Amino acid sequence: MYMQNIYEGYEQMAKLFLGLDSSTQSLSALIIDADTHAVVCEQQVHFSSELAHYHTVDGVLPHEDVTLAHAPPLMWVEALDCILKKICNSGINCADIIAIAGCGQQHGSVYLNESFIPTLDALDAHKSLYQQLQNIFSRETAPIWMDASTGLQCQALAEAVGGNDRLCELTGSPAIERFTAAQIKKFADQEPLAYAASAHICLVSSFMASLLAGKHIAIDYTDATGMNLLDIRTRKWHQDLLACCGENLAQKLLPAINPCMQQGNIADYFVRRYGFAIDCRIIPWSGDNPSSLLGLGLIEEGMTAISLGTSDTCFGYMQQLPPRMSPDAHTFIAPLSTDPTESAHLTQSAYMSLLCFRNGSLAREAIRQQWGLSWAQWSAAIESTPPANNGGIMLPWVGNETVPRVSQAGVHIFDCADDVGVQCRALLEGQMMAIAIHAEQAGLHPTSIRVSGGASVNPTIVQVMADVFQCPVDLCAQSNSAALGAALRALQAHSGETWQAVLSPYTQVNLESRIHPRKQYATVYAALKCAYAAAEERVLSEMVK
Ligand code: ADP
Ligand code: XUL
Repeated sequence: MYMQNIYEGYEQMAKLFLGLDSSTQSLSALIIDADTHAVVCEQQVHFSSELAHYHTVDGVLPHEDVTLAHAPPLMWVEALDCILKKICNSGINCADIIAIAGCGQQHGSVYLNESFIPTLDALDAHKSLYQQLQNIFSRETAPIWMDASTGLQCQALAEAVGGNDRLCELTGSPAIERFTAAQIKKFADQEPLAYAASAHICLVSSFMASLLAGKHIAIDYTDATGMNLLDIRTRKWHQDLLACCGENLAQKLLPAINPCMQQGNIADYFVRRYGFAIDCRIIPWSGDNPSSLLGLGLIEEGMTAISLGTSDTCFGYMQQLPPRMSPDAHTFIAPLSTDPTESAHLTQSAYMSLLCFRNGSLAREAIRQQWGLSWAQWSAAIESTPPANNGGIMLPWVGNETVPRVSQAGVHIFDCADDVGVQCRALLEGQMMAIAIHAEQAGLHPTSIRVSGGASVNPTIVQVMADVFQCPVDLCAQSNSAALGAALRALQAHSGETWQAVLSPYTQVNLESRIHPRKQYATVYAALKCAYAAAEERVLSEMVK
């Protein structure tokens, strides 16, 4: 699908901005029209079904070692070919797209040899990208965020800076297996020749941005804070951590960049092949969670998102770094700067905190099945018991937990009758209290919550959330918040408007469906939260013994 001369003399009709989201299972595209504030196109390429020849299961290569989670980066390249074709086929005129931003699954890393840039320079618009980029990789597979194989490397990284508390203070997170520093170190230690042949190391985000720009685009601050490598205050790579990972790492990475710093025009290849305007701007890609922060409109202190998916995730905006970084949370730089000069950015800083609770729907499903209930029966059983459960408590660690870190799974029950309603309520309330307690320790003080994910369709769950947090909860209408956030970043970088002005037409909530906290339960839940925190502390300290 070679396009000739399409932009010459063409008068731009619509003002479109494209956001892409390269996630674990799919690549999504979302286009907004800045005049009408409408989402005019949404497309998706699902990896395991549409690109089945890469043999992934839901975007991940199966492996007998279950701690390993890698994906083929060429699959992401081919997904870009496919999604741009889908956008053209949907009737969108690519010449109307003014700017493109994107986001990627966090932490995953792509290793490129020195042919990367010459190959980009020589792209032939008659051929697809994936056909031409087969030989650019110095490592055929990319470790992604689900990888947990780097325990040894995590220890070494913590030791390199004087312990995990110090690493957390410096980078925003303690040493985490899926974070990129440990992944790079493992590669450099185990495959030194291939590491040496890696002229460039990208994240998923910066790799995809580089393809569109036709040159090596550096990692942005938001995704760089998911690596255990960036000093979160100075925004520079930390020398001791670089040295711990591998030789010459700084040259392979380039300095991290401000996410609002435009990276020039789209590569000529896309102009010729798809009819993009020659001056379509490329904006750095960010991490998917920082992008969702914008797509959900969370740009004020207290605005928090909770996603009730397979795991439960809670994240929110923070104006400043907390006085002490919580080891349970990940503190990322938020993509909220509007001034591309670095010194201005340091004074305009904004952050986000993210907590990931592994036992989310997994635990809710387990107790529902244990009692042989449908979701409707599970909810009815909970409704038959009083809020705060007469003081009954359950620590809901059906499987190993990440927040707090629990490596010996086990459900701990205090003062709960052996009754279906009491037990189901105890688990749900335990989960909500754990989120509330640990979010607060991480510096999040929710005043409103936007809830998403499969379990958010359940009104009983959402009401318990509103009552425990004592704040209103809104259901997210936008399921594609990461791609929307990216499109909004593209729009902001072009318009230069305030975030408030850019986001508000796209991120309004429907107040009619808002779930309000029931004030009469504030006191009992405050007391239960204290009791829960004490029980958690007691059980954790007994585990250490
Ligand atoms: P992910 O994107 O993490 O794979 P989803 O956001 O799609 O997960 O959520 C899937 C989960 O939603 C399922 O595991 C299921 O337990 C939960 N779920 C679906 N319907 C309900 C319901 N009515 N009540 C509570 N949980 C539900
Ligand atoms: C965050 C994390 C995941 C990925 C998923 O730390 O690992 O949310 O970003 O795409």
